Amino acid sequence: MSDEPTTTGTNGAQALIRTLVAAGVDVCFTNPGTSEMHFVAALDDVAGMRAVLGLFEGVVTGAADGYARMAGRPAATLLHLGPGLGNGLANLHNARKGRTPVVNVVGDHATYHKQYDAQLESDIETVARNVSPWVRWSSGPADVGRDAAEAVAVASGPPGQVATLVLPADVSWSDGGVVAEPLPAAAPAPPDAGAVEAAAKALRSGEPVGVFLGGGALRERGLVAASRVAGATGARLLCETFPTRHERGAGIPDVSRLAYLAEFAEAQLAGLKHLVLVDAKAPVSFFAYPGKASWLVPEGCEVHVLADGSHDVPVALEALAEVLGAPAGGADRRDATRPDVPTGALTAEAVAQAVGALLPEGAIVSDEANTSGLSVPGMTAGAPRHDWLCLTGGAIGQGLPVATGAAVAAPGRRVLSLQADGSALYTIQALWTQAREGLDVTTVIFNNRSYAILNLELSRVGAGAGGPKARELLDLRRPDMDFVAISQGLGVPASRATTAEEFADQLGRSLATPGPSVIEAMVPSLI
Ligand SMILES: Cc1ncc(C[n+]2csc(CCOP(=O)(O)OP(=O)(O)O)c2C)c(N)n1
Repeated sequence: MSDEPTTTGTNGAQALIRTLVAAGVDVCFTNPGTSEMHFVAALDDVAGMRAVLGLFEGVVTGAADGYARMAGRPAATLLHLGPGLGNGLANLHNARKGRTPVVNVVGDHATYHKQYDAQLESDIETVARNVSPWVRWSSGPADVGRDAAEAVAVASGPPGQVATLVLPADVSWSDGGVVAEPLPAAAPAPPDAGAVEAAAKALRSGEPVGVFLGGGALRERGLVAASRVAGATGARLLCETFPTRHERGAGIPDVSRLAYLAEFAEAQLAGLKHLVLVDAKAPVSFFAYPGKASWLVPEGCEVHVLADGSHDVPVALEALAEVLGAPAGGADRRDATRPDVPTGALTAEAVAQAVGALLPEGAIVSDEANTSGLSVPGMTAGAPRHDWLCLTGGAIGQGLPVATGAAVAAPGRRVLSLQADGSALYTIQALWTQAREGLDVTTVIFNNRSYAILNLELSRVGAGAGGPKARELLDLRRPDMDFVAISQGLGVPASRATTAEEFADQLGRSLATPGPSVIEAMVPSLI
């Protein structure tokens, strides 16, 4: 490798980008630095890669997650050494939990420079391993294309995962770059006949059975097959609390999400003698609470795995439906129903009602509304069909970036970003990216001026009601934040709603106006 940049031929960065584009990775969310400058420069030499700037790495990684959830293929991120990757870690964690494919490209110091422990030198691998089972240092420009093709294949799965390619600056700038052909996509495994038979036996047993859906089971095809199974057997259909992507609304079979609070989840699962897992893990409580169960599967309930993320999940559900003799048209599809447009005081429930009344066909909902969003799923269950994207890994600061990436992936579809105020402030600068890219995102910020859920958690963990110091840490007043001013400062038009009529009016206008806008909904805290 050379310590002089390439001026002719193909350098490592160019080979990398060409390989990514050939493999279908044609969007790169980035916050670059010096070690990535040849990659940045190569974007003008190589056609076909859209580069999107995020002003914090949590925006970059969350946008890559949202993009892949909707596009069904990975985006690349371009991150600046260990600190840049570390800044993006929480949303990579969410991507990992959601099994969303992401290809990280992490710039590193030139190979010969690492020995000096310069300012930005750090242990990239330790940061990456937390979220990324596949980590590779490209050792030269001749290898970088092959490494990138492998990264895309590994990330794409099934199951999807985060793959991290570390790109030393001299690999990036040196001549001799070799573009690689895409690797063939791995096929999902066919249904396991034994697993189908075992699930069918449980479903025929006459005992109470739950079918617990996650991942790839939550799109129309899987839900239709699952609903046929439930219709033929009387099984209880449930799904993960925070799905990666849940297709729902009029014409799609309903499924109840498992509650966040373990007590409610236990009630939903009570009495089951069998639980059939379909691309989902057996339910556990989010946290341990003194004296309460962690493992939520009822005692004496047998757990069966029909399919996991390596399988063709809808096909496995269809195989089960066939074995059970469930009629082809036996799915219970949701009727189209909408609530009326609300009037009166603005509450979290009134916001939910307005969303239910106005949600457009084909909307993509990025849901980080937290406590204020409690009523939204119910109010939108019969709305025109839409996709729902949840906080898969519980690391807040996901909603606005995921909305941003989803909008990049799905032009022509309106993204509705339902956003709690506290969580919004982790990655609020995603709004700037939405403005710059002209993305059709309507953001509703539920301003309840509180970390409301933590007030509840304080007592649930047995720490009591909390004294003034404790409560101060869960309160977002003093000073009160002004999300209209913050949004406008980031280049996004914004308005404030204090009544249900104002909110419905502003929501209707925002949904019909191209580009991003923010509505700050002043709502009382539910807790
Ligand atoms: C990365 C990360 N940091 C901190 C937390 C802990 N946490 C969970 S909920 C929460 C506050 C949520 O407040 P807000 O988003 O305003 O929603 P609300 O509870 O008011 O509905 C915090 C800080 C977390 N889950 N993830």
